[in-house]
Amino acid sequence: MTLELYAHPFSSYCHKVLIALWGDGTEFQYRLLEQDHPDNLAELKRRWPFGQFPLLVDDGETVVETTCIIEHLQARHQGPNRWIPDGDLGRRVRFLDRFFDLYVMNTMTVPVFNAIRPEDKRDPYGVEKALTQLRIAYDWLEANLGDGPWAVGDDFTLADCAAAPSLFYADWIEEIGPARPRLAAYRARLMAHPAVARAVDEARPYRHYFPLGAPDRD
Ligand SMILES: N[C@@H](CCC(=O)N[C@@H](CS)C(=O)NCC(=O)O)C(=O)O
Repeated sequence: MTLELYAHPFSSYCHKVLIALWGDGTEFQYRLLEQDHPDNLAELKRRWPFGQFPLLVDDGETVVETTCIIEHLQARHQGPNRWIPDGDLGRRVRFLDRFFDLYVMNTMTVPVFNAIRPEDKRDPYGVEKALTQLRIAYDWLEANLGDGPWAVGDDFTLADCAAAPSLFYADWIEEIGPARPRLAAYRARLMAHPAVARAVDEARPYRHYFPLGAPDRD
């Protein structure tokens, strides 16, 4: 049985899945999506014409969408972590996973992709709207994160896999700042988690890809 992950070390959604794989100690083959590996890029497009990544191949079966990939890993390659617990806790985990993907991760990509567009295709209104939404998301998290070390209580779950790359990059775009101490402390705890720290470290050589200029921290 082989697991292959088509991914790039600088990609936030790839971090989300890599954190789960490394967190469980699950073995897999890394299929690097870079121009000097055109075969990997072509295989990604062949398996998923949208070309979005990461993409997992499990014994020939294609699995896409990060939440579904982590759910698949829990079902087929269970490790020490329970990414989605049962019952009420599981429902909260799923909700926060959606929150981080839809309101933080996707939102923070708006200014990033805007910066790499041709000058005449840029959208300052869309960027301002995204930054406003990011601030609303931060304030919501500051008010609604629990007291536990992780997003949902004492265990590191799918919600934290989504939170780590979301908050890592979002803070580069719109700083969380000292006015949101609970959220800032949660981000710091995430960054200290070994699998998250590994994702951040493996992305370091690619920081020059960040079109807004990576800050000199983290
Ligand atoms: N909803 C998808 C989002 C994946 C996604 O947007 N990945 C980014 C990389 S971080 C991507 O593929 N960007 C290239 C593109 O959209 O063409 C998931 O959870 O897997």
